[in-house]
Amino acid sequence: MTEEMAQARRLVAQAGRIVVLTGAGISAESGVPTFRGAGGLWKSHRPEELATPEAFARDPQTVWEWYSWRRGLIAECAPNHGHLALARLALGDTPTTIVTQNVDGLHTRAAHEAAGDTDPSPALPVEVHGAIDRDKCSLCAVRTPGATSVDTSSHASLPRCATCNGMLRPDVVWFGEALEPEILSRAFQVARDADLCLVVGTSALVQPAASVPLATLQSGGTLIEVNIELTPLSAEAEVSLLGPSGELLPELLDAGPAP
Ligand code: BJW
Ligand code: ZN
Repeated sequence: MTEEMAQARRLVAQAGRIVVLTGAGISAESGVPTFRGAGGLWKSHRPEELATPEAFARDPQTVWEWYSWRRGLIAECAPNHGHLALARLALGDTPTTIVTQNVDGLHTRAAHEAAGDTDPSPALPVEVHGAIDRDKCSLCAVRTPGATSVDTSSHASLPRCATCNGMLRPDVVWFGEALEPEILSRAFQVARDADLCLVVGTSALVQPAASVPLATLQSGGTLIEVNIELTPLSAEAEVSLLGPSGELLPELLDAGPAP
């Protein structure tokens, strides 16, 4: 075990309350592409062409094609050892909240898998950017349970709201849109209440989510970062564990005495 890992394990063992902020990197080993970096989704698609309300208003068919493709891809993926280690942590004795920027639902699936016949709710994530497998109306914001199957062959066949006939869209947060206020304030509250923040697989570039760990720091807590590369948050972290989260999180979090 490296000295960094030993130090990180001691910090976890001593923590009274933990918040975890995850990003796309935690799902990379499940086969979900990240946004930025090698193989990232933005390499082939410009975000302003796909992940903004303006893009949807201009060309809903292209936006729906991208989301249908991603829904299909995510449906084939399963939680990895990183998601499962976090779910076990949150179901354990130290009060822990998982805050995720991911829309892929893999933390939720890991919570159910790790809980088995017990209550999964302590391991259910606070999803600050929404969920890809739900739709909402772009006009009246009514949510539809489950994802509509979308025929992207023509503009005319795109799904519409049963209440107001507005265009349905994926229930995710695009650039320039406000995050759900109650969800955002819950994320910052649990970060302020925590004495340890574990930041996993995020480039920490997208606001306001990237500031969640700063709330823990400002209330006197400590950061541990897990990422394959350094990020703007690395300088603030007590320990940076460099490597894939699917390997490092079980080593960090799974039972065994802290060294
Ligand atoms: C591994 C790994 C492995 C790989 N193991 N690690 C303040 C300053 C500047 C700008 C702003 C600001 N406040 C707001 C803004 C504007 C904007 C913003 O932040 N822009 C920046 C890019 C400059 N923010 C917004 O627009 C937000 N809205 C807002 O603030 O509204 C204000 C408002 C108020 C009132 C009225 C109206 C408006 C909304 C942001 C929404 C972000 N949406 C997306 C798309 C979601 C839907 C979808 O999925 O399609 O969310 S963008 C995308 O980025 C997605 C992600 O959740 C988010 C973060 O990305 P993440 O998770 O960090 O992924 P990557 O790919 O960037 O990084 C992966 C990391 O993993 C890397 O570090 C790898 O090294 C690592 N990794 N493999 C461990 N195996
Ligand atoms: Zn509607």
